[in-house]
Parts: sequence; C-alpha cells; structure tokens
Amino acid sequence: MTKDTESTLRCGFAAVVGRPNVGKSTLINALLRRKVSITSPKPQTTRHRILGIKSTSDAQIVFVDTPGINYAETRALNRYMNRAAHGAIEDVDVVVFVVEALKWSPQDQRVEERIEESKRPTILVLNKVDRVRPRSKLLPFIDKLAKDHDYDEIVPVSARRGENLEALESAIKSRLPQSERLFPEDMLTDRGDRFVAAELIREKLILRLEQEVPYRLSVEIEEMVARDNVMHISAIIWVERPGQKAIVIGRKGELLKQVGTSARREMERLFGQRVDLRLWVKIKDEWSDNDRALASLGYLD
Ligand SMILES: Nc1nc2c(ncn2[C@@H]2O[C@H](COP(=O)(O)OP(=O)(O)OP(=O)(O)O)[C@@H](O)[C@H]2O)c(=O)[nH]1
Ligand SMILES: [Mg+2]
Repeated sequence: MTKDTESTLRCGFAAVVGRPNVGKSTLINALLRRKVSITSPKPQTTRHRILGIKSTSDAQIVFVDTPGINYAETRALNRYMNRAAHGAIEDVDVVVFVVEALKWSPQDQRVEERIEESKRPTILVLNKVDRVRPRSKLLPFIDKLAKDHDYDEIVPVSARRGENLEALESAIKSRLPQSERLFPEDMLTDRGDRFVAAELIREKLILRLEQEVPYRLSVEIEEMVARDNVMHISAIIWVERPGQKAIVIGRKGELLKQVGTSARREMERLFGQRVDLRLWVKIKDEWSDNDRALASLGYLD
C-alpha cells in the first residue's frame, strides 16, 4: 500500500452502548462476521469492555462492546459494569447508541442523557427491526426520535439477520478521523484465549440457568496449557451460595456436563485444536458485591 492511500484511511473507536439486552454484542459480532463477544437472551451478559476490530482497505473501526447500562442494580459488579460503559463513551470518536425498534424506555432515556453529556457524535441504531410488523411502523418512530433528539444519524438494522449493516458501517466510518491504523490489520480483538475460554463457559451457563444464578457466577481459568496437541483447560465456576452450586452442577452432574461439552466444542472450533476441559464449581461468599473479590476475579478498572 502506498503512503498516499495510508493517509486517507479512516481509523478510530466506536463505542456501542445501550441498556442491557438490546443486541449490542450481537451487532458487533455481525459487523465483524466473527464472534468476539458472547450473547444471550438474558440481560447483563457482557461484563467488560471488549474490542472488536474491523479492518478494511480504507478504514479500521475499533468497536468497543460495553456492558448494558443499568441504573437499577447497585451491587459492586453492576457498578463496575456501568463504569466500564461510561468510560467507553468518554474515550471514543463515535458513540453507537443501540435501542430496540419501536421501544423507548426510561432506561434508554437515562443512557441517552449520559451520552449527551459526552458531546460525542452519536449514531442511533434501532435494532431488531425484523420484529417490526408492518415495517411501515418504523417511519413515524424514526420521525419522532429525530424531532425530539439531536442524533447525527438514525439507522434501523437487524443484527440477527444482518440487515442494513453496510449503512451503519459507512455512517460510522465517515465520522472517524483520518489516521494510520491503530492495530495490526489481522488483529480481531484485544482479548486473549484465556478470556475467550472463560466467556464461552459463562455463555453456556447463562443459557441453561434461570433467575439470579447467571448473575451470581463468574468463571476463572485456572490453567490453560497445550500439551501433545491438546489444549488442557481447567476452570473454576465461582458462585455465592451452596444452593447455587447445586443448581450449576445439576442432577447427577448433568447440567455441568452439558455446559462442559458445549463450551469444549466451541473452543475446539475457535482454537482449531482438541480441548480437554475440566470444570469445578466453588463458593466465594458475596463475590459480586465485594470490590476486592471482584478485582481478584479480573473485574479491574
Ligand atoms: N429478533 C432479534 N433479536 C436480536 C437481534 N439482535 C440481538 N437479538 C437478540 O437479543 C438478545 C440480546 O442480545 P445481546 O447481543 O446479548 O444483547 P446486549 O445488548 O449485548 O446485552 P448485554 O450484554 O446484556 O447488555 C439475544 O437473544 C439476541 O439473539 C435482532 O436484530 N433481532
Ligand atoms: Mg452484550
């Protein structure tokens, strides 16, 4: 590539923010066509800031996935998650504010107020338009939002079906500064294999657990070593109470076994290697409301 084209590259950070469960992580995965962030039908799945890097011939968009902002929960873990999201808003070139099409809740309103304070260029994404029937209902919704707020652009999409993602990508790109690439062209995320492994286990757990249990567990990779062409991984699932431990293990260990099998299969695909996965469930009293326990489990600002 010549110097000339290098200097016309547009590169920068785009934070994807919104209340829990609107589809932020699904959207980033769809834009990258790779899974860099876990997703689930339950709110508060993402707990950290995670970079997803998209390099094309004329741009590099560094998407910042963020935990869903939630002002109702006040546990230490939740405060950590809100800080992670707020911090992302401050540091980026563009804010991609995600809501669900045809829904505008008081929670969305509060997130918007926070974004406004940052004075960053903001693109409003109306996600899940595949659920809107008839589609003509979208127009009045868009008109009203455009009238009441000051967005740089409003883009309806379906992250799940991959609809209208090109329009969103160009809206983001056009608001990035001209600069050299910020990361190597082949780099997809800032997160290493250990983080990815822990997140995949957590995703499989969230999918199978109900009520408060998904929110009271955390996964720690104890060991991850390649030996004889096999990746040996041993992980601890931390919960807060004996009752939660029993639920995670399941009758005759059935739930834990399913989680292990499904996480292992996905790791093998992702790492391109055989995986031997061992899971242990342990109790750490009230870890999710204890700053020191959080830090020791990797929830560090
Ligand atoms: N119908 C439909 N469902 C979607 C779409 N995008 C995401 N979802 C679903 O919405 C749910 C939440 O998706 P996530 O990507 O985990 O949402 P999130 O905003 O990252 O959630 P948190 O990390 O908890 O803040 C999942 O069940 C997704 O499959 C979409 O375009 N259409
Ligand atoms: Mg998420």
